Amino acid sequence: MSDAVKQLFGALWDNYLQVTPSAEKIHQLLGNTQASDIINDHIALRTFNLDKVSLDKLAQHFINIGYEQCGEYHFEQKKLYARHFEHPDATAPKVFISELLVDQCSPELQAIVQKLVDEIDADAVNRPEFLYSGTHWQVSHDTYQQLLQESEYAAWMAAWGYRANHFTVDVNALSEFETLESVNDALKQAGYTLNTAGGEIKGSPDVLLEQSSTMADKAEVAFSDGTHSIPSCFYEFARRYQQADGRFYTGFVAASADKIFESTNNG
Ligand code: OOG
Ligand code: NI
Repeated sequence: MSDAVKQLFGALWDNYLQVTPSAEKIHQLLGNTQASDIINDHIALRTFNLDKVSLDKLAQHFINIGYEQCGEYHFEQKKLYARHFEHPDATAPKVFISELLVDQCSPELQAIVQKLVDEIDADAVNRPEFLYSGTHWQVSHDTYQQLLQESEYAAWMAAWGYRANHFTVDVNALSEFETLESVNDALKQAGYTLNTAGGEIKGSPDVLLEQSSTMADKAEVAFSDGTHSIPSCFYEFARRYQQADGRFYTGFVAASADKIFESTNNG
């Protein structure tokens, strides 16, 4: 991996750990004593489809360090659009970026989101640090709850802003585990709650990708009207299968991703 790629993912990882304490413990659980055993399959970022902060704006930072645009995905019910990006150096994690289609949401949600995004300095978006800069605004817990009624994704963004919402262990690269079932069993035995939306394992060898994830950790957010503990970020686990040409599938599966989004739900 180039220094630029390493540096960016290092900063994203440090920022993610601040609100996802279980991630380091899960590393130890799966990687034994060698942290280097853990290879990340991908990370994911969220945003709004407003020009100032669109998927394209976030993606530009990855394009700048050699990433290329690959698949696109539609989530009609959640009003989301996503794309994934790959680096020619296959050891660099893939990147999954989604955006909320704000124009399809209620006028109330649109007004709230527009106000949050108005607070962002347009120049800040052009700096790679923006990708792990958190929130740029004040939001009340009432507003958070109002957003939650309509879009869990919008509420999560209002509370957490710009950061990796998950890292993903590349299960193929683990030395002590072969199947996703065995990873899930180890996680459950250690007391972690898995996301069961659509089943503990999303996908199958038929679609060349199996995924599971923890339910997000909880962390405190200083809302303008007080501090509350709410779902923060989660850890995902992915096992990939070979295509007919012998290469491992590198894309995502929309039906599975749709359920992975729910890892930041309350409960
Ligand atoms: C992204 C959910 C989708 C995957 O691997 O399919 C995803 C998110 O929660 O922002 O990560
Ligand atoms: Ni993911």
